[in-house]
Amino acid sequence: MFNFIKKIELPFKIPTPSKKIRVAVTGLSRSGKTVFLTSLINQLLANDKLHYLNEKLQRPFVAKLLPPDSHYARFDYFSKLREFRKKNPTWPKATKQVSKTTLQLEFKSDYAFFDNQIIEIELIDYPGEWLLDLSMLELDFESWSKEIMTMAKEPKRVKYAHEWLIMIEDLALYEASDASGDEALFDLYCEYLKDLHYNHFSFVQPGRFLEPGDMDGDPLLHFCPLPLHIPREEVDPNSFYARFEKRYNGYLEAVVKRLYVEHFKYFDTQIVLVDLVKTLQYGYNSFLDMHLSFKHILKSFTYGHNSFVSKWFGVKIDHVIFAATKADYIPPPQHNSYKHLLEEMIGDLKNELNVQHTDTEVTIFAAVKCTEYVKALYQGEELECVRGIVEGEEKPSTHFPGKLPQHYSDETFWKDSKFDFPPFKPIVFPARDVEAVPHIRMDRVIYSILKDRV
Ligand SMILES: Nc1nc2c(ncn2[C@@H]2O[C@H](COP(=O)(O)OP(=O)(O)OP(=O)(O)O)[C@@H](O)[C@H]2O)c(=O)[nH]1
Ligand SMILES: [Mg+2]
Repeated sequence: MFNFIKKIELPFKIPTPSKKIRVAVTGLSRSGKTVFLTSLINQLLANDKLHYLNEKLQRPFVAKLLPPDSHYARFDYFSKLREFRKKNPTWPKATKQVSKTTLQLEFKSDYAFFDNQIIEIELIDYPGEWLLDLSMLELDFESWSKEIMTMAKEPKRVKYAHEWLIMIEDLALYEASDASGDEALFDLYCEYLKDLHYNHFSFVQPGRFLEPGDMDGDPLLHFCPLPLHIPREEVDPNSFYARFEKRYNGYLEAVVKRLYVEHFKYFDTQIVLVDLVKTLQYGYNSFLDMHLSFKHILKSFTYGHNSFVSKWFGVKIDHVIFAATKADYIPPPQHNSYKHLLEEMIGDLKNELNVQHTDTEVTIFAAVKCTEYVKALYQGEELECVRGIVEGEEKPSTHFPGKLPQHYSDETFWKDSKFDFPPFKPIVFPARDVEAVPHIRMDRVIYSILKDRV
């Protein structure tokens, strides 16, 4: 009987039902989230440069942007597009707020008696710094302070932390005091975080201190890590320590949890953008720091049945896509090495964190292809280069970015190599909606997001 049922084949394919896909595009600040979202919308609306996607799906679709949902600020695709379409186009400004938009894809049904399939893709944009705060949820004030202060005393960071550390030493942290000094101590801590950021460190906590958004000037933010040298019970309830601890806990409740409950709780696809170009450019310390940041993100945010995101919010993500952005800085013959670097890094992090079971995918792409691949002769040697217009210049110039290593863990490589990644201007986006901006492998990234859903 059951054998018989197995053998029946329907004469038509039952279409997959309509559904909503919630995509969390995450990544540290300046990793390329806003540009990625803008290009993704542009590519799907025009659908003239998504060869791989169309070949794989084998189903024609029409995309449109849905009107904003009143609850959220709208991801303003059209104003970004206007800037990109100018004769002298500009990159979007750093994101200061959370915004959202929904793109609808309508797949035509192969059969008159089935409705078309509607897929809604919900996209969220937010300041990258906020992402780092999630791992704070795991720690109480004392442990968080210990972790951050140990880090601040490391030789590569201490020069930036010096003034803040001195001020802490001079204060009576555990005795009753009025709150008039709180803001000054918070300000010095913020200066330290800003210095780290300007010097290409990516791990800063709380990230929101750099991009406070609607919390700018809010006294809830007036805290920083503090050492605890006496038993906790002996700390006066009106001391610096007690006040900062209280605000830390308030911050976790009112800010960090709120962000995830409101914006990330319901997503089912996670794409993590990685700016490997920046890391290669700024060397070993920048690389180590990015490694540390991703460890925090992976540990807390992404997956694992015991990850605290699943514990706190009931979120379970099974598929995570890691994507290195800005591949247009790298000549195509080196794209495999570029991808391999990220694969190696993510593989090692997975081993370190013992989360091998999670399904991760690694890819590279450029949302906006600002360069052309050219070969140039230099001192009799043929070099693989990229050619584009550098910010502040009018005409294109040719650049040899350097040779990528075979393995990222090769320390001599980090010490000896010099990379040249001048900031390229964006190219002008096509004026009409039927044509999208040139990209590298965006069609593959979009396919990775859609593949099991349509
Ligand atoms: N050449 C090139 N540069 C890119 C591309 N995508 C992003 N960039 C560069 O990276 C910068 C940051 O991109 P954004 O998309 O604003 O980064 P973000 O992750 O949204 O940054 P925050 O809003 O600060 O979190 C841009 O200003 C560009 O200089 C790309 O596809 N190609
Ligand atoms: Mg942004």
